[in-house]
Amino acid sequence: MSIKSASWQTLWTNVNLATMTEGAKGYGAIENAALAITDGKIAWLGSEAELPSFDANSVNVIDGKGAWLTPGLVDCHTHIVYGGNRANEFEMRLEGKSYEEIANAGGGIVSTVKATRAASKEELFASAFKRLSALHQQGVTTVEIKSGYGLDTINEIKMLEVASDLAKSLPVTVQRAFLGAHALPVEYKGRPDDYINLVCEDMIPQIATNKLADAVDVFCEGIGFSLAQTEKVFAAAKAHNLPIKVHAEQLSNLGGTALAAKYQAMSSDHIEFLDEAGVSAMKAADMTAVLLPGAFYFLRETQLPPMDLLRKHGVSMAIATDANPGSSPICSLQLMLNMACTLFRLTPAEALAGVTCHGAKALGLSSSKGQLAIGYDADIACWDIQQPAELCYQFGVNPLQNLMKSGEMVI
Ligand code: DI6
Ligand code: FE
Repeated sequence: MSIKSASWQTLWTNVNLATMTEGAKGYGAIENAALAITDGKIAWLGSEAELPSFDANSVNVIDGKGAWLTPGLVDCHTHIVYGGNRANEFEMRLEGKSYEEIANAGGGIVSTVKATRAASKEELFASAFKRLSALHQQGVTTVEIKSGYGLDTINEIKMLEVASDLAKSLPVTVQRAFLGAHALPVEYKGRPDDYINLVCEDMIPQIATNKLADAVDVFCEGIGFSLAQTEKVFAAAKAHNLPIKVHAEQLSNLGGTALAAKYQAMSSDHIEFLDEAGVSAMKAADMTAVLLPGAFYFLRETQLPPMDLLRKHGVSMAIATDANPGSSPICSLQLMLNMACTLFRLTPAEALAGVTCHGAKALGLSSSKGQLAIGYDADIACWDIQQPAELCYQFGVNPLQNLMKSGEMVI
């Protein structure tokens, strides 16, 4: 025992653990626990009563004073790099216009494209840095950032480069998703297939060669791209060994999720209109369902995602902010925990799994992130709470006490 503990660098004592290990019951809780770290990874965890002997002179011991530790939170779906904002459209919606009407009248995603193309990399970085900092201050240690407001090769690459720069400036792991097939740029009006060819034949090859993205995403929807167009993008991504994911069944049921399952997608996101056939296709392909209560709330949707079917088929449910200027201008994963429970009726344990182990799974990171387990990255949030359900229950007082990234205390 003492040989093993000799290499520990940091040891949390006097803590409670919500391990969030996949398949564990509830929170996978271990009360009155300790957790040791070596080389940025979790080296030991368990009941403090079973702590092996260790050399107190060579280990940095942190007294957690009864706090709860969870895995650092994972926000597996955001669009935080963009120019401008759409507060004007928010006003229009309150005066009676729908999201789709605004999009069809040249507003919506396309108006953010204009502002994003006009912005310099420095400007995009500065505004996204504020959003990422807000997420980080609430316990996020891994985030996915999508492109999709450039819609031409230069500007899509500009967005992905800003996402890469963000990863260097804050202690947050950034996964980049290429979402060139997000909306039709105005210069391709009436020629969506030509734009899809540009995505497949110019953007994806360049992005893959220069390792600018970790996955490829498509908005498969009436106001986005058709099934046939979506399939072309999936095929191009696969040909370049890029994993895929999809925005599907958000406003209607086009079958994008089942198509994505055929291509072994990591996740299908939104899915308010998904039917049972789609849910069972997800299960068969071991896909994660990414539920986005912020967009549901902000667009005042009424169609709930099929939670009972997802539970019945045992599909993992992740929760994310979808932070973006149009449908979810919200940079708080803590608020999403609350909304996942109040709006989607998830239990607090399901919601917390959604921003830890299942969020990591949605990004293909389930063997290194989102769980407190031996060998996992020591990305750890320390919360001033009495019980894990508090993370979902109270909103507006940030209970984050400390945040560790790869074993280093960063907050
Ligand atoms: N679905 C969404 O909720 C966001 N993108 C997408 O495909 C909305 C993006 C926006 O309105 O700017
Ligand atoms: Fe989205």
